[in-house]
Amino acid sequence: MPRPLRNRAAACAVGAAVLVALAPAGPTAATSEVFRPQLVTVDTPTRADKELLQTLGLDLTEHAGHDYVEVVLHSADDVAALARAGLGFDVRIPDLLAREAENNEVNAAYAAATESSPLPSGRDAYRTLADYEADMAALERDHPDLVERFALPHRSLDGRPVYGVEIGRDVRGPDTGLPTFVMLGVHHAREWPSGEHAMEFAVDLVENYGTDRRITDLVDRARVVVVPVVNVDGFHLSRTDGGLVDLRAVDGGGTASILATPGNAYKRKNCRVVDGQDTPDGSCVLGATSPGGYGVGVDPNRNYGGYWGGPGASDLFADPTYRGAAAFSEPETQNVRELVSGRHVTTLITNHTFSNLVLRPGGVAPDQVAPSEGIPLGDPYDEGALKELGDAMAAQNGYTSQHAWELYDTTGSTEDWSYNATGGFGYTFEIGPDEFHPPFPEVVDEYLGAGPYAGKGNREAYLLALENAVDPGAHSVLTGKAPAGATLRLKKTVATPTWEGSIQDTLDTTITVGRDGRYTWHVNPSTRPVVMDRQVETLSGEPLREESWTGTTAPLQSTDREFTITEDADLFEVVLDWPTPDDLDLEVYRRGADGSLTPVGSSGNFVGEKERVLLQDPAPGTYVLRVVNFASLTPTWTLTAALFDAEPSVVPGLVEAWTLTCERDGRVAQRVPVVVDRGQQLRVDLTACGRR
Ligand code: 0X9
Ligand code: ZN
Repeated sequence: MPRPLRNRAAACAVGAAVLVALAPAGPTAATSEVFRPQLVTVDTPTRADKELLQTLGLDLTEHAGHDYVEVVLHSADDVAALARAGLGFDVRIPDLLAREAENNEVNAAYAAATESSPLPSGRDAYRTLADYEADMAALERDHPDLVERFALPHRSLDGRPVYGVEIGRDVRGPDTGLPTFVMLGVHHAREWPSGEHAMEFAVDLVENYGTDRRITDLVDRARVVVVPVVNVDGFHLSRTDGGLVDLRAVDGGGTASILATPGNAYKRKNCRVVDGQDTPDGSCVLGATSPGGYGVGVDPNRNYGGYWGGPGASDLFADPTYRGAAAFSEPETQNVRELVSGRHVTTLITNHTFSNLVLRPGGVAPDQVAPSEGIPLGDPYDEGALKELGDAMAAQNGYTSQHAWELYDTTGSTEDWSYNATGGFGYTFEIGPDEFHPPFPEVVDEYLGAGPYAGKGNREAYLLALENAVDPGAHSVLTGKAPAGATLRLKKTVATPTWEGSIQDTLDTTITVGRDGRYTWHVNPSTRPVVMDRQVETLSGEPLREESWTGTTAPLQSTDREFTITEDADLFEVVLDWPTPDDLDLEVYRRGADGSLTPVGSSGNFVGEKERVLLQDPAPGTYVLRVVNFASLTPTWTLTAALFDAEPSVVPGLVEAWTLTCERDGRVAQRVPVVVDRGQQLRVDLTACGRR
């Protein structure tokens, strides 16, 4: 979640003001008329009160403090239950349905006023799951030579098919060795724009094929695979619930309203209802809900194999970032895994919302050590090229281009696996400034670009990614002679590191040799980035200098400490620790000559996780270390600032080979090991394959 708790102070403050203004003088009595769901704040000054409240079977939200819990009341019986228990409450929002109407007004007004939006499809409102399916079916129907709709191998937990479209010239013909570009949307249920942009890009390519030269050329040189909704069950619940009760307007879409929204409008995860077990189709909608992303489900973006089980992913089923019972335990990630393992996906974009970011590997800071490897992760092997493309894309949409770990640690995310296991470049886009599913006009602006980015936006960023996907300098190429009609197979079985162990990946891809007896195959390099030479920095055991403070900070307040650096150091580490399972955040600023503060690092982990900021090659000067308390308690914290020297060293890598086989009539006629680097073109003639 993009710094889910980062803007919480502001969000809470604004939210509280609005909520209080909305509340009538006292508790409303239940009436015999139809009951309108309402949001109330139940007083729970003692732990016993909280425990009592939990026994009443009410719809408790995640929005709670040390002396209150926000609860959604759905019936007069709910009101009576509170009264019987002797728990006092204030009504915050007397009519959630009226609030929802207000929230959806912007969307309705836009749709009413817009005959056709400037989007490639002309749509003026968010798609439903049925809309996505209909749009993919229509693309195929209207452009059968260019578009093939396909179902991914695994149905969802609730039994739904998951569809994608493949776009390319003569798309139904045999695979002739073009590189694949993959675009994914909606891993996280509530992140509706992520599916819209993926789908719009598909429509864009198809509608402009044959008229726009750049697009025609790109589509001719690639296979483009778009899966707009990876998590179909979760999306369907969020999209249908989101129309019912959605509090996002309460504090401008801030965290407080998201956490307080009941039901599944802000569901994040998939539809795993019982961990590790299959439940009958349809269980998810009947099962418990997932307000604010908590509750049932596995986070599909923590379930991939790359460093699965490491930092930035939870092992608790109810947490928003629950990693799942095992790497690739979920159908959503199995689908993407099989898609990416069966083709040469040279570039992949997985869309999310929000925070206006273009994120590149790695998911975890380079100084961290995965126990499975025993050495620091280091920067990704292709950091230079990954950054160059990330920066170029961010220049189109005005987003910030950075490593994923600079947002926060993650393991088991899509490109943590796809890049590590295949070498294909992978990026996460966090679309939009501040909401998971903002009013629709924002979706239009983010796609096409607005203001200084008008005419660019994500559309242009995606086109740059597609250009990278087809650029032979950015992947590897095999060429040669081989018997017409033969099947060529490029395969390898490798161990991909999880955090503590490894999983086995089999990459298995085929093409058919054309009538001219020649082939050109765009492939990923034979050696995976994860086993390449690694430049690592080894920290000196003892800090050059260290300073510690203890203190307390009242709720919603912050405390500053100063640390001045005069010496040369390779690393500056600031750690914040405290004993209670509450939430403190850490922000680090550098003070300018004029006294102004420039943010240089922050750490906004989930509730209960301790905070750490790491700066490489810190510039001399005075740093302000700010402890921000989002908790309802006043814990005593310890803040430590330390400077370290680091020794750079290179851990030598491995060389891996593809096994290239030439198969005729289902039998392997020739087998060749192939070592090929990024940017390299290798000629491999398979003439022996033709001999009887
Ligand atoms: O936490 C996530 O999964 C993503 N943010 S979101 O709010 N959309 O949930 C960010 C993932 C970033 N990490 C990697 N891509 N490795
Ligand atoms: Zn997401």
